[in-house]
Amino acid sequence: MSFVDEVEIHVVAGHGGRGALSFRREKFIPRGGPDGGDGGPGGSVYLGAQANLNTLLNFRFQKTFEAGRGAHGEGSNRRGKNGTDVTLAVPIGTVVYEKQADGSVVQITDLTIEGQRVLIAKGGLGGHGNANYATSTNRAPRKFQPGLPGEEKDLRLHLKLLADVGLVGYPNAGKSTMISRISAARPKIADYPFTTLVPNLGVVGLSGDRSFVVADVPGLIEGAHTGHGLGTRFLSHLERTKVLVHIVDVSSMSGRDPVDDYDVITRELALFPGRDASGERLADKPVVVAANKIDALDDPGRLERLRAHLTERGIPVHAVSAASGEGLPGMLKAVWRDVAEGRARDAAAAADPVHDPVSD
Ligand SMILES: Nc1nc2c(ncn2[C@@H]2O[C@H](COP(=O)(O)OP(=O)(O)OP(=O)(O)O)[C@@H](O)[C@H]2O)c(=O)[nH]1
Ligand SMILES: [Mg+2]
Repeated sequence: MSFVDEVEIHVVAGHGGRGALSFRREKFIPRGGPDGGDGGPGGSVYLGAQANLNTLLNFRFQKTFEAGRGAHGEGSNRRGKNGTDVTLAVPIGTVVYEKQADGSVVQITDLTIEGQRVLIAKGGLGGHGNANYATSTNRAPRKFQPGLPGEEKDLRLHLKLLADVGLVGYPNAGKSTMISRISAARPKIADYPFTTLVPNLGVVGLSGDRSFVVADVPGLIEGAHTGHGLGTRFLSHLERTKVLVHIVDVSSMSGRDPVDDYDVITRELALFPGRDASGERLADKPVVVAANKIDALDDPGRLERLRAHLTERGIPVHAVSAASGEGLPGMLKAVWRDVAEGRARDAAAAADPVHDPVSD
């Protein structure tokens, strides 16, 4: 699977058409009045969110997108045709930044809803034809306007997947095995670190209509926030999740201590600066810890030490095997509770749009 999560594009709205300079010429009407029509406005560029897309791959080859020119005005007061609009389809979760003249980038919009369409670059106005300028003192104006250029922008599109649940943990902890167990996603699984290089999404269906989206992201290591391993590049995909599942390998396969693993990854999450729309940081999200690989638990003391460490901190821990499925139903129930709570909170925030949690 190809996955592109950041692209830069250039969009150009259409130039407006020129107004016409024209005078009526008809039989029996000598010296006809001015009848130059207005130019048509140029087409605009829009972005539209589409649920069936999950990458920005379409933007990898074509980088410049132009809307149509407005047609020139014509005689007989004929207005030029409007330029054709262009709507670029992007996946839900696309954040749009505009590059400023000084090189800085400013977020201009965020497409989060299926079917949402946002005007990005407005077409230029068409010019007035000379018919507009007739007055009682000037019945034969020769004045007309050119069309105006359309807006032109350099954009950076950044896809932040919209998942309810993020799986985090060291490389090789079993994140991809977990998502393939609990959803229909089939990512690559292998016995070496950094098998997963791009995020994978899966839908988990529980009984009834309870379902949620899980993201499996590349593994983290100590120093990820300073760029070690794959860095925190992929953590931005988790900014909008409602709960994190922290997977810790409690078998001896890792050669590390599970308590240390938990602390290291927790510290990396705490150092990640990104926030979601409500100002929440990754470290503020509810965490469910999955002590994984209990089918291969050669030293039960490893699980017990992790359990004691977390119980002290009031964090729930589920002993599971992503390989055999043991313990997963209980873990998913706990995850669902947090997802449902997060959704209820989002719905309440949406119903109360005046409240701005970032500024208060
Ligand atoms: N015995 C046992 N092995 C497991 C379990 N879960 C995962 N593994 C093995 O652990 C190795 C790594 O699993 P992955 O699912 O690829 O791990 P990951 O966390 O996605 O790793 P990265 O993508 O590199 O970050 C594979 O050999 C899996 O078969 C488990 O519950 N029990
Ligand atoms: Mg993986």
